[in-house]
Amino acid sequence: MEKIVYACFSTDIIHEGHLNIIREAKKLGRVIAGVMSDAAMISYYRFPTKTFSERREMIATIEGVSETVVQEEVSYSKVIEKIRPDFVIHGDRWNTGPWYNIRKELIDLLETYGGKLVEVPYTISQEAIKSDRRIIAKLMMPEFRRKRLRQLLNLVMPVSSTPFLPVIKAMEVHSGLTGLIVEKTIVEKDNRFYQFDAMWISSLCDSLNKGKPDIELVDMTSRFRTIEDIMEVTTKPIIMDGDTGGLIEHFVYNVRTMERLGISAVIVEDKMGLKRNSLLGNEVEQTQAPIQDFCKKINAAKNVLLTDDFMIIARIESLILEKGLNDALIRAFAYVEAGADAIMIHSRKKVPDEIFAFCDAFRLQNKITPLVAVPTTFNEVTEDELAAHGVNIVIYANQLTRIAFPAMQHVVENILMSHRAKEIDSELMPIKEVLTLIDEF
Ligand code: SPV
Ligand code: MG
Repeated sequence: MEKIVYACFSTDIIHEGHLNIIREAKKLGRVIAGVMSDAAMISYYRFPTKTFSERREMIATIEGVSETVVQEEVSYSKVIEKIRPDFVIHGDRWNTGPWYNIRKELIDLLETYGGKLVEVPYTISQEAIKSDRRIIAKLMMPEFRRKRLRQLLNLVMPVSSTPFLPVIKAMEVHSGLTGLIVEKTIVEKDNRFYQFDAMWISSLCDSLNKGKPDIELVDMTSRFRTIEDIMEVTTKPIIMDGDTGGLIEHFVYNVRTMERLGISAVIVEDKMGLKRNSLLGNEVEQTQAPIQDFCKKINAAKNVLLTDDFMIIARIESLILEKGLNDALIRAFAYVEAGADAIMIHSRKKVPDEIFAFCDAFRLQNKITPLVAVPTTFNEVTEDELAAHGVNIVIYANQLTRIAFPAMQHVVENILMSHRAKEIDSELMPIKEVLTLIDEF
């Protein structure tokens, strides 16, 4: 009986290395090619530039491929259990780092029924490396990046199937370097890979990193400058904290700029007057905008958009200002009616009860408008718990800045105390690593 050979692909372009794998596979038997699902590909690698059907079609037409199947997860287990191939074929560069466990799990599973893993030398030409770099560069372009948040939302809340991803996870960044850390950090746990899906440009952290208070003092030109630095070196979609949006006449101009730059969404909060950080709550004077005024702001912003990609997210401050759940819900429905593409509900309680109550009540009437939560104070809550209450985007709003401040202060104090830099050195990144941290083009 003809042997079955399985190989999985998660690529947007076919290069010599892939063709080599298929050629080698063909020598062993009938080739079934797995096509990694979008969700799995996003979890360990990057956002595909082609749709899943385009990728599948591309693989299916390679000479030597008899059949294609979807590989839903990075782990091979489910697909192998199903097709029980005699051989699985893979490039030989995956037995270190995060892939180690995935490979081991596969070998163990194959062993249970006499299957074999065949590893062929990994080959990639200079030409293919160049094409890959071009794809990554493309992902930075506004027309690709801008729509990415909506594309992710389609995976989190698909119209007619179960979600492919539980939530979109966004992390605070405030510079090229923090952007790069969030862009490149991938971890493996229990044979699954995790990385952030999006980046949040916090007004609090952007201001703090410029040594300024979070009172809409840092002007938009400067905020955009921060974002440009991040955009230069990353591909992930950007959600911008737009504070109150200021005057409607100014907000519409700024929204146009955000859209043109390739930002995916702005979150605008329903406060007016001198903006103070929400987590200060009623310790300071903060005024919520009348519903009608804020609806006008949302509506004006929606009217100037030139694409269907960019999202206006309305942020409700009722719970922050202790106006109650009912006020928050009335506002949420009014803002959706005025055109808001998503709702952010904020809270400064230590437990997520009021967030859950809001989301549950909102979801009884509205199943399609995305909900955004920022679990800074109620940080015991998990992404899955938030998702179970209908939250679709979780923003970690300030953690990179909050770790940087004490770390930097610690170094300053240590050198002052020691009158030299030796004592702190073992805690620092080695100079050699600093020098090679950033790839040259
Ligand atoms: C920010 O990060 O700037 C925010 C979230 O707006 S919060 O600080 O919680 O108000
Ligand atoms: Mg803010």
